[in-house]
Amino acid sequence: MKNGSDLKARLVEQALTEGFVACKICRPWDVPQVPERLQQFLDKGYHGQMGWMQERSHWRGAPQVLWPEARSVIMLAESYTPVEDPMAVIGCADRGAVSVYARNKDYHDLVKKRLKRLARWLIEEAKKQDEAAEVKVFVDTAPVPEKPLGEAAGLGWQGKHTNLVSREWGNWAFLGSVFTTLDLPVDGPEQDRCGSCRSCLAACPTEAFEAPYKLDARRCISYLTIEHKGPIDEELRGKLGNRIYGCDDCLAACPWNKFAVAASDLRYAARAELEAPKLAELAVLDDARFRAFFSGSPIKRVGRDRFVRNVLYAIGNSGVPHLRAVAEGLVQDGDPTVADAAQWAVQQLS
Ligand code: B12
Ligand code: SF4
Ligand code: SF4
Repeated sequence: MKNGSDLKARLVEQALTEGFVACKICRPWDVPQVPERLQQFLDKGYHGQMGWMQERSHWRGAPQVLWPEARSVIMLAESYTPVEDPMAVIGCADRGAVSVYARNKDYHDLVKKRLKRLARWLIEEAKKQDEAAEVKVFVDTAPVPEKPLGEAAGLGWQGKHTNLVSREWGNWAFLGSVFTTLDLPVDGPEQDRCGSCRSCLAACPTEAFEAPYKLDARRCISYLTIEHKGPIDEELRGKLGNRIYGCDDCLAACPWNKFAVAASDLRYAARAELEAPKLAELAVLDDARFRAFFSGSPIKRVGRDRFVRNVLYAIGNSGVPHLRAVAEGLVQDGDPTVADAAQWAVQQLS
């Protein structure tokens, strides 16, 4: 397009003004390695109960199939770097550890709003140059390979823990994208800077990495506590420790985080009551109180039963005798998975 470089420079400025930490561009067809690697992941069953990964793999593997008219993918990173030590709560016996990304507002809502505003801005600016731009915005839930696209655009590289890492902002960042029919200048890919480091692999409590860059999601605590329905394998329950929603161990281990600055959007800053919540208080939440307590939080979407299941596993792992009574109070719970988790916790504390 005419004046593409000028429009791109102003787009990047606009993205930073919106609060994104970085904005880079690639083509939809710049990730040719993805279909085969995704298929290997699916063939091994690493997606577990996430059947939606299998169902739409033809789109997830190839963005140009998802929207054939798209000519550019604008990749955005939104930092949620914590000010607190993300690992401080790990091992605090009577407390639950909530992943940093879920300690306050749901990023899906915040990132989506920013993406939509940026996309509207782009349409208006293109119009001024007599160009008709079509756009689609995505964050997390669509079948879009966000990490490989982020790498192709030059935002960062996929580290051995599989997440995108940047020299400037480390790995505490969400990704979002604006697909557009405009032909904007691209940035070019970032190169892998993991070198001989293996810190993230060594930090994983469940040995979920089959090899560097390859995660068996079925063993990942993030999958187990958020996505997995029903009882968790007994072998893995003990390894959850006090992690009750998501896991940050591999992210926290990455040395590139030392260059990151704290998130500018305060709506990601931890709510005081979620920095180290008491397991005894969380276990007794009923449906209504669970919804009220987690209103606006990503945790709300797992529902009371799965959340209380996680809390009971943490109680079982706590070694704190007085929490046994809390678990006993739930052995007759109406949800069979909660009742099973309560019985397991009682046994662990007996
Ligand atoms: C499914 C999913 C999960 C699953 C599976 C994770 C996974 N690694 O695949 C579970 C539930 C476990 C999960 C957990 C988390 N997730 Co998640 N998740 C997704 C989702 C929806 C799809 C990812 C996907 O397609 N996976 C399939 C696999 C096959 O793809 P892949 O990881 O890219 O695998 C590649 C590598 O294996 C690579 N590869 C294979 N072999 C080789 C060899 C070499 C040499 C190399 C270089 C590469 C390589 O090729 C594969 C294909 O590209 C994305 C959003 C999206 N739409 O992309 C968010 C997303 C990846 N998640 C995110 C986050 C924040 C998390 C957690 C940190 C949350 C938490 N704190 O609990 C954890 C991190 C766990 C981890 N170590 O990955 C962010 C990551 C942001 C970033 N900086 O990268 C994303 C992008 C959401 C977002 N919009 O911000 N997640
Ligand atoms: S999120 Fe936790 S369990 Fe999952 S791979 Fe990273 S360290 Fe392992
Ligand atoms: S911890 Fe080391 S190996 Fe893992 S992503 Fe960071 S630099 Fe790469």
